[in-house]
Parts: sequence; structure tokens; C-alpha cells
Amino acid sequence: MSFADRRALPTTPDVGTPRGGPGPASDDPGWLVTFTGSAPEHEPSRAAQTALADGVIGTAGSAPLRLPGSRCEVIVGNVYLGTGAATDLLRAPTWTLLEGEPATDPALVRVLDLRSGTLHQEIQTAAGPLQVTAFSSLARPGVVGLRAWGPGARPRKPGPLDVQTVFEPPSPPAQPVDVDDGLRVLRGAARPGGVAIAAQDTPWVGSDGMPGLDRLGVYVASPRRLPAASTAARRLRDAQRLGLDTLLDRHRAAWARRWDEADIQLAADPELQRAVRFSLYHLIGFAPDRGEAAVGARGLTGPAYRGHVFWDADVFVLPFFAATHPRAARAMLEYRVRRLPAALENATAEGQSGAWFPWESARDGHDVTPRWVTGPDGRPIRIWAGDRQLHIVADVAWAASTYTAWTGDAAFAEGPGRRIFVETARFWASRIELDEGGRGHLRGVVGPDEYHELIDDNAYTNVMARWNLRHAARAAVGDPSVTRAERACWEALAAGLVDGYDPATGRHEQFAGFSDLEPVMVRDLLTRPVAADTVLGRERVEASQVLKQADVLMLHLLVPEEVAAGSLVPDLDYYEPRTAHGSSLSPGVHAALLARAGRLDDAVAALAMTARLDLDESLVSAAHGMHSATMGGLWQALVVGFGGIRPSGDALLIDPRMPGAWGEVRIPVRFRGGRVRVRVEEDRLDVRARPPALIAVGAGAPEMIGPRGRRFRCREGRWEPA
Ligand code: IFM
Repeated sequence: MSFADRRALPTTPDVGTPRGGPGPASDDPGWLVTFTGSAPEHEPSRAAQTALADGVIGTAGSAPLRLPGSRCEVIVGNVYLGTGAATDLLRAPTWTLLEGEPATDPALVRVLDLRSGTLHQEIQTAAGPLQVTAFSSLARPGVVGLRAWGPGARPRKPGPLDVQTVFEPPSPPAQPVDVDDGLRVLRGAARPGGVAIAAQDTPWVGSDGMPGLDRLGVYVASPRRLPAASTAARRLRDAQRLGLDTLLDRHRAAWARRWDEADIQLAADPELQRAVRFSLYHLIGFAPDRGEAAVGARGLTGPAYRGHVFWDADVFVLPFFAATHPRAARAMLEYRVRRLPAALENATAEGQSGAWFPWESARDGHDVTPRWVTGPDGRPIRIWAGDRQLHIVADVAWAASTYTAWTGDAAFAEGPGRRIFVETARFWASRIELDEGGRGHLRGVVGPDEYHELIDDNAYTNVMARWNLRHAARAAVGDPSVTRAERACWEALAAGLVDGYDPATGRHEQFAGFSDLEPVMVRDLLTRPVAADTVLGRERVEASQVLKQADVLMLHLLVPEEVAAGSLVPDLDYYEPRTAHGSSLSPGVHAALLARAGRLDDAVAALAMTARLDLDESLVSAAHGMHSATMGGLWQALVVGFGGIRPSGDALLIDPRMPGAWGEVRIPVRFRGGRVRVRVEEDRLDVRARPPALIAVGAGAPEMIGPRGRRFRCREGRWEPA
């Protein structure tokens, strides 16, 4: 019997008539990601790919019975353990394991229903098939529930959560605490924070005699104090009062609202459609929409990078939230705002002024980047990113500006946003070195392309610093802490900063001396994406023009007004064949820019590389978690690249370049508190906004467009009113 046939469960005396039992909410393949089998070598990837996250906790989509290779864990967001480079997110006991012996061939089928954020699994036990539907509530983050049906649907012993087997390093053991009427709560301290967990099973028997089980759990997490056992117990009782069916209904409704804000529809390409939704699904689970959101490089889906926050969050993930669910973007910025004092201390400690946000950030905002790693030959390798990947400073400022541009949040812009601009500008002003001719340089840095370290005048770093200085000079007008002279100084430094642009070639040199390196067209040499340093050797890539990831090209996506007019195509022609896409951050940027350049076939190929990365495990690292930046990059490629949708001044620009094969494409965004819906079909474009918004289509002047919408047609590559 398939999942779909089992949508309704038998009536049980204990739980009434369960609705929405095992089985996805619909059979629409555009919303379902299915994995069959339980090969131990695939289990870690499957656990990450089908993870359930609600912005507060992330639960591995591991099988409901312990199988070889299973990674059964709950990752507690924003609650860090340990110190320095070893700082890691707290792991907690999982709620998804059931009793029962898997059959010799467990014939595991997992169906992740992206639309409703539910994971459905069917597994053969020694006694027959067991079906489980699980969810981590988007409506009540931290509340989890599952319904199981079949021979293995029995409570685990000794209690709802098995401390012994599931609480694994890096967490310290959880302490069970019994509260009032015997409810067992687990608490795990992370000092100063922690988590308190309560869960309870309700067994029932179906009318056909089949055992069933409803499990409800709550995870109360705090980065600042160990939550009280009584809080977890109270929240569990609240959840129990609502009951699993109501919680599941509310969870589904919450997902429906989020999809209404974010779903990009590409009906004519079902594979791409599913891959895009797979990314959006994971993105949505990465950030809570209140408090502070520490979005790590793998979100809440896996162990890689220990939950550390990189520029991946600011530059790749945040735009998605700014344009679809601004509260989550604001929470991501709040994470940075609360660590501004640490960034000021970092700068002072290094003899700089202003704020130096760390390359890898965790609990307190001090740098947690490892300084050394062991290379494949066993020799230690110095990692310079923490000391020299300075562009993170401008990346954080860029995130603040992107959020403001989409939302128009004046309270943020004039409050914490302005502080970020001022202090980041002060950092650049102190770090720039002036030569005898008065030109500014940033020497000894690492840019986005990590194959080349300790370089001078990385174009990305310098142009982002220039943008940061100019933006701060404007934002600080009226700020009593910034004098007119300081603003003038920032403007002058910005004007004098070298940017690598060469009018003779029409392109930007990635860093001083890059053109003299050995030209290696990695596109023609290796199958991309590829970690070119492991194939060609570290020394060779360092001495050659092989890029790990988009570097100069990032500028064309982030700050197109800061690069020389007409330089996109020369930069693309030059850097595209030299880029290995050895970082998952890279192909989405290329896809976006190839689309802007009108090279749609190449853009679609780069987009496919981005979209399939975590589904196909092309970098063999899905097992360590989903790549949050790739997923955010995919959204940007579609919306900013193909859709040409981005804020500019007070207006929203819309200038689509879509492949005809995609047929009808629908993109929703939020702009300045309202909703804008864009529909493109070949040479036709419909734009609607509620309430009316200032929108500029193609090269046209901005105009107010309202709920009744405006139609445009593309004639000879230009959008005109229809
Ligand atoms: O931030 C990235 C970096 O750009 C490339 N290496 C991996 C980091 C984390 O994703």
C-alpha cells in the first residue's frame, strides 16, 4: 500500500480520528523528493537532504529505526559548545527513533514533502511495514511530532528519548530530570546556554488491530541560559492540549504561508522545479524569524563547519529572506548587531579602528576560524582566512544595505544599520595603505578565491571596501558621532582605492599580478565542479590563473553600480573558463551573471550545476549538510539573474531574461512591506503589486503598479508596455 493510500488513519479510541496521517499531502511530483534504499554509505547524505528544520532546531532525516550509517541527531541552532575553532552547535537527543528490528532488507522509502515540510518514511521491520510521518513545527518552532503506524510503532525505553544511545559528541551528556507528575525532561547545558527537552508518546491501536503511536516533543533552547525543566514540561503540555493533528494542521498552514511568499514556479521543467523547491525548503528552515539567527554554512542540516557563520549567511542567504520573509533577514542581522561590540574589540586587538567582523563567527562574535589544518600529506597547512579574508567586513555591511533596500526598514537603517556602516567604514579607513601617489591599497589579503592567499589589492575586497566607505559616508549624514571631516575622508579614500580595472582590457584584474600567472583554462581541462587544488596540486593552482570560486564576478552581482560600465562581458569571458567551482558558492553567481549577459544556454547549465549540487552530491559533501550559500545563490540566480529583479533607489527593477523552454515562470517577492508578483512567459511579462509599488520594468522609468497589474512585451530584447 502506498503512502498516498494511507492518508487517513483508522479511528482509534485514544486519539480520535487522526487526520493527515502517514503519506504526503499530495502526489504532485513537483513537491516530493523521494529516496529509496538504506545503503550505509548514503545514510548521512539522506539524513541531511531530508532534514526537518524549523529555524530553531534541525533534525536529521534518519530512518526511524537505527540502521548502519544512520546519523540520528538534533542540531540546536545558535547554542554553541566549546571554544575557539572547535566551537560547535549543541547536539541533542533525537525524537525520531522508534523501537523495532529492521528487516534484513529494510527497503526504506523516504518521501520529503516540501510543500508541507513533512517527512514520510516506510521501512520494513522484522514484523512488517512501519510508516512514520514526522514534522518539526514551523508554526511553533521547537515543537516536534510524529505519527507512526505499524509493528514498530512502540515507545522507546526507558522513556520517550533514549539518552544513552542518541546523545553523541560534541555534546556533553544530557541530564534527565523528573518534573511534577513524573514527566521526564532532559537538559543539556552548553554554558551559558542549553536545551531542555520533553517528549511523550501516546500509543494507540487502529481498528484493524495495528499498533500506532503519536509522539510529541518540545525543545526549548537558549544561547544565554539553561532553560528550566518546568518550561519544557509546560510547553509540552500546551502542545498536548492542541494535539498532534492540530499541530500538524498549523504546521502545514505555516508552510503554505511561507510558500506563498517564496515559491518560484517553473511548471515546464519539473526536475528544475523540484530542485528549486528543495533549496527553498531548506533555506526556509535555516532561520527563525525572531531574536537572532545564526545561519551556519550548512544551516541546521549537518556537522560541517560546526555551525559557524560565514559570509555565506550575509551575502548568499540573507537576500532570499530580505525579499521573501524579512523578519528572518532582520534576525540574521540581529545576530551581527549583537556581535558589533566583539567586532570592535577584534579590530582594536589587531591595531585597527572600527569593526572587524570575524571570518568564522559563532557564539560571541570573536573569530573561530581554524589557523591550521592537516593537509592530505599529513603536513600542517596554515589557514589565512581568519586573519586576512577581510571582505567579510564589507559583506556584513552589504547585508544590512540589502535588507534595507528590500524592506525600507527605516528604524533599522537609522539605528543599528547605520552603526554597522559607520564602524565598518572606520575599519577600512584604518586598514587602507596610501602610496606616494595617494592611491589606496589593501595588501596581504585573501579574496573569495581561496586558491590565492596573501595577495595585494584583490578587486573584490577593494571594490566592496569602496562601496562600504561611500555608502557609510551617505548613511552617516546627521549622525552626531561622525564629523563632516570623517565622511570626507571616507569619500576620498574610496575615490583613491585601486580597483584593478584596466581600460585597455575592459576588465578587472583579480589582484595585483594575477595576469602574470600561468593561464590555465580549467573549464577545458577538468570536469567542473572540481576541487582543482586537489587535482592539480596546491602549488600549481597558486601559481596559475585557476579560481576556486567567483571573485571579481561577485562584484557584478552585488554592487553592479561600482564596477566599470561594460565590464561584465569581458570579466565573464576571462574568468568563467578559469573558474573550477571548487566552492559550492560559485556556480550560482555565474548562472546569475550569464543570464544578465543574455547567455542563456550557459546560464541554464550553471544553474543546473547549482540546483543539483546537494541533490546529486556532486561535491560529495551533502553528507556533511546542505550548502546554505548554494541554496541562497540559486534563489539569487533565478530572481536577480534571470528575473532581473532587484531594488534600486526607491524602485524595484524588473528586467527578465528567461529561457523560452521554461514556459511560464512565476516569482513572488516582498518589497517595501508589500507583495509583488512577477509572471514571465516568453516575451510576455505581468507585474502586480499589493499595495501599489514603484516599479521600473526594463529600461523604463519607475511607475506605480498596483494589484490590477501591468503587462509588458519584449521587443528586440527590450521590455515595453503591452
Ligand atoms: O565561505 C565559504 C568560502 O567562500 C569557501 N569555502 C567554504 C566557506 C563556507 O561555505
